[in-house]
Amino acid sequence: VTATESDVDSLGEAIRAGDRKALARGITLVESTRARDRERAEKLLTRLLPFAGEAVRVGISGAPGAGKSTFIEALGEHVTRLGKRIAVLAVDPSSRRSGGSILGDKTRMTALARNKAAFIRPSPSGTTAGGVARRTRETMLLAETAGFDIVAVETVGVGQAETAVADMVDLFLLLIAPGGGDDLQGIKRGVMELADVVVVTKADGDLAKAATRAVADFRAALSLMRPKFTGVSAKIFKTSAVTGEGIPEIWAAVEDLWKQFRGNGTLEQLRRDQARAWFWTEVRAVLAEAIEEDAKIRGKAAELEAGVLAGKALPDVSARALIRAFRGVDAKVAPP
Ligand SMILES: Nc1nc2c(ncn2[C@@H]2O[C@H](COP(=O)(O)OP(=O)(O)OP(=O)(O)O)[C@@H](O)[C@H]2O)c(=O)[nH]1
Ligand SMILES: [Mg+2]
Repeated sequence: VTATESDVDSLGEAIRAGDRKALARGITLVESTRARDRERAEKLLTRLLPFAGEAVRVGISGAPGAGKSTFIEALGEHVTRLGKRIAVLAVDPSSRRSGGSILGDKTRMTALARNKAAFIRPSPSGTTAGGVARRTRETMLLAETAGFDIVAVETVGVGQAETAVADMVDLFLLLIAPGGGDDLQGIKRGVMELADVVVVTKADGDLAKAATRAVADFRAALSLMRPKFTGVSAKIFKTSAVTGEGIPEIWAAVEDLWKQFRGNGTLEQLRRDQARAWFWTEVRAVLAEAIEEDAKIRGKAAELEAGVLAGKALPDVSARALIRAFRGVDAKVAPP
């Protein structure tokens, strides 16, 4: 593949025209770790950046098996019936799981996968917080410029994954399966606080009663929490993929909240804050990479690290020494 300007140009044009194959190729390019691909990816993203921003960005998180994929499939079917286009990015942090859950997601979203108004893409796990790929934001950006009205990111709630996803979406949906320990006690307060909408899943059959109880419990807990945005406390719903209950109401609530946020400047402020955080995250990541890539500095880093491990030097002091060396302030490692 050649790294020509026109190559990236035509890919960008095709993505903007809504060409799904081009979008898939763009995402592959963005996810590539090869330096040459990265250069092209950055050109592509820079070109497309001005055309992003119109989509409703939603994060959908919850414990393994909470019903995220099933819910997204039902939501996707609903919104596409309303004439909207939805892109689903499934971040998979646990390739450990037998059979691979990406395959599972793909088969679980069978109807949506065949839906022309939907686009499903598994996102490989990254090395960053909770497995949320560093490039997920960029993938979202590509999907937006391809004309998707809704970009949904599914992620398994493990550790910091929720925070990472909440930092890249407009609205964060927390899914909870009733019973089975995935109850109020099992959910960390910090995660609850991220939620704009709490969805109790599997409200059918044997679990119907437990779901109703979970809604009451969570409603009580949420009423005691400080609203994420002034005056707006999290909404709570129950849903069932079997009966279809709740899906239209949940979508209506998401859309209402989004319109409200866009109307009163909350969305603009949120996205500005996210862009700032993204920038500084990248500053740290790029700096760490630059240190990694520089053989001389890597040696210095290993030396300093050894001192820290031996209990002879403070991490803070050693970190400063490393940065001084990196900047060429330290004569011993300064470039000739
Ligand atoms: N009865 C019932 N079962 C459900 C419902 N939603 C999901 N399930 C079942 O719960 C299991 C897990 O559903 P998924 O949608 O794959 O859950 P997930 O959160 O995406 O799972 P991971 O991505 O593996 O973390 C599957 O066996 C589903 O059939 C529901 O509304 N009612
Ligand atoms: Mg899933």
